[in-house]
Amino acid sequence: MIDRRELMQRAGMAVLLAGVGSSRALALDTVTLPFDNGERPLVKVPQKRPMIGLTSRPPQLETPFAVFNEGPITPNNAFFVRYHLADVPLNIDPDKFTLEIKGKVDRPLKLSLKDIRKLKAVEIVAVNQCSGNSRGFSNPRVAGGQLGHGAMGNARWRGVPLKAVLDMAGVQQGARQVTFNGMDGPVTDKTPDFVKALEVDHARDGEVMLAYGMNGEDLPVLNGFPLRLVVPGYYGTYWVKHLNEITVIDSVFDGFWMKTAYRIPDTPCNCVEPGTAPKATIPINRFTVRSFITSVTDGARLKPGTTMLKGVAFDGGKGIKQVAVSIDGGTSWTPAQLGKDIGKYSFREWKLPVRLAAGNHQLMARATNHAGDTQPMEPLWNPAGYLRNVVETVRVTAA
Ligand SMILES: Nc1nc2c(c(=O)[nH]1)N[C@H]1C(S)=C(S)[C@@H](COP(=O)(O)O)O[C@H]1N2
Ligand SMILES: [Mo]
Repeated sequence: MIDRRELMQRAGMAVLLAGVGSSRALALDTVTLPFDNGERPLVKVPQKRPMIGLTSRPPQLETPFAVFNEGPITPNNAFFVRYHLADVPLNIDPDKFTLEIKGKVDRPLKLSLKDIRKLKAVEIVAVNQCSGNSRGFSNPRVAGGQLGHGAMGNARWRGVPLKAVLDMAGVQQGARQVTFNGMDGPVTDKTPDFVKALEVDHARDGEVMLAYGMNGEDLPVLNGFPLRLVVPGYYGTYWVKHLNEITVIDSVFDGFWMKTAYRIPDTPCNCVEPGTAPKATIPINRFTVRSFITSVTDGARLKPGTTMLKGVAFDGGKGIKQVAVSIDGGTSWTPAQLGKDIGKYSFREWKLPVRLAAGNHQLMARATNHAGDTQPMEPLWNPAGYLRNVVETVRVTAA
């Protein structure tokens, strides 16, 4: 499954990772994200092509946005990386790895990777997006990783339905939630361990997956090797990496990463008046509808005449119904042509030829899903900078 070369690469990973975001030797170049203090090093770590470095401990890497114009699937070597805890397990032996299923179950289990790979495999194409994707654009600014739009990616995940494994263990009456813990941990004991929870019905919906494969390969180490949770349509925070412990509980889990962190305002828009605090909050859940123009970048100079605009759209799982495009700052809109449908949780490509006269233009894309949800023209604000889905503007000059 894993060759010697790869093992050696992994051994070197710990050393190399120490430099992410800081070491001059590793920083190939710098990039500037379009907000204040947006300068970032472009860094190279094992199994990844040059990525935008946000922090080194814990490792956080953002995908350079141009990657999203390459196609609807984000390559493994360009997929973003997000961790909360600095002690990342870089040397997991897949032959010794086990996944434990315990708690309110009739038959507690300890499964090896071989056991899991023997179960009937399923595949699903799904977007993974960090709750804080695009946080750097929040206005007023908010605390947290100042990310551009590159903390998202779309992959074909392969694994087994979580339901299959829960059914093997036999979930008991009265079970309420299922918690997920990975092998990474805090370096000091100040930061609470990263544990997430789903409602038991959600965990058993047949779509939530224990994934060992990504785009036809093993998971990259930094994306959760050898096993991670995939929660289609839900923010990345639930997609626990290096998953080795599943516990069925009869209460609502009250760990830090559910009870305190990753919460959104409990209001109809999940937003509050900019700069204010919400009265009540709920755990973050499904993606809002988003779309991006990927074929031209903000500030680009184009030749006047016809240009093929291209991009991607996605939502929390209703599926994209329409993408409309404006080249006049939102005054008039034209429906784009949608690309192949490769699943309701996937990026959906779109394209539209537009004629740009000489001068300045504000290009926009606005997606609508099958539930009729669409993107707001004005940004919605919350204190953590989550859920951004305002219609983005790409300013170009035709000359
Ligand atoms: N074990 C573990 N899993 C984790 C996290 C973590 O810190 N530790 N972070 C989560 C968050 S917030 C996100 S956005 C996704 C990112 O997945 P990726 O690094 O594969 O892109 O992983 C999730 N799974
Ligand atoms: Mo995240």
